[in-house]
Amino acid sequence: AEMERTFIAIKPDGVQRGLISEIVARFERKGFKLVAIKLVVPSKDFAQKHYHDLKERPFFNGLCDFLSSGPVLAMVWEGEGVIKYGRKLIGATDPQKSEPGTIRGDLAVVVGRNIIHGSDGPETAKDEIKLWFKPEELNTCTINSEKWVYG
Ligand code: DAT
Ligand code: MG
Repeated sequence: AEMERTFIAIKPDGVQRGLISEIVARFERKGFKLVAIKLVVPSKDFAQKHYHDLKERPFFNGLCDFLSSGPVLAMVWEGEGVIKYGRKLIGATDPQKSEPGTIRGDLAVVVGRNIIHGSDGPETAKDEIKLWFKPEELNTCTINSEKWVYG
């Protein structure tokens, strides 16, 4: 299998609303492998680093205030096609446009409180994993169900 890794984070609204298990379950039952997970309160400076691509946007400041307003569940998930398919599980940025069955479609209503982040491509996945996790925080154990997921 062509394994790749993506960075997924449940934002403070998702954590406060008690949606951690609901969201983690969707990645877990699909067959993706959990490689790292931690609950952290990012500083505003850290939030600005995470969202640096959006610094010219009018909502940038509010977005960074929001991300640093409480605990975030930061994760790394691994699997074949996990970057693109993770975005599919998450749904469109604006929950009004997310399909039912997606995380944002099922669990969120407005773009400013869309509960989850997922890397949008291989480069950002690499950068975001490096920003949020130290190499020693990434699990290297073999998961035995992998041979049943991939054959
Ligand atoms: P995504 O999180 O789907 O990758 P993005 O990278 O374009 O979307 O934007 C990052 C976050 O910024 C997004 O999850 C919510 C917020 N955001 C995006 N567009 C917005 C807007 N028009 N108004 C308010 N917040 C917005
Ligand atoms: Mg994005």
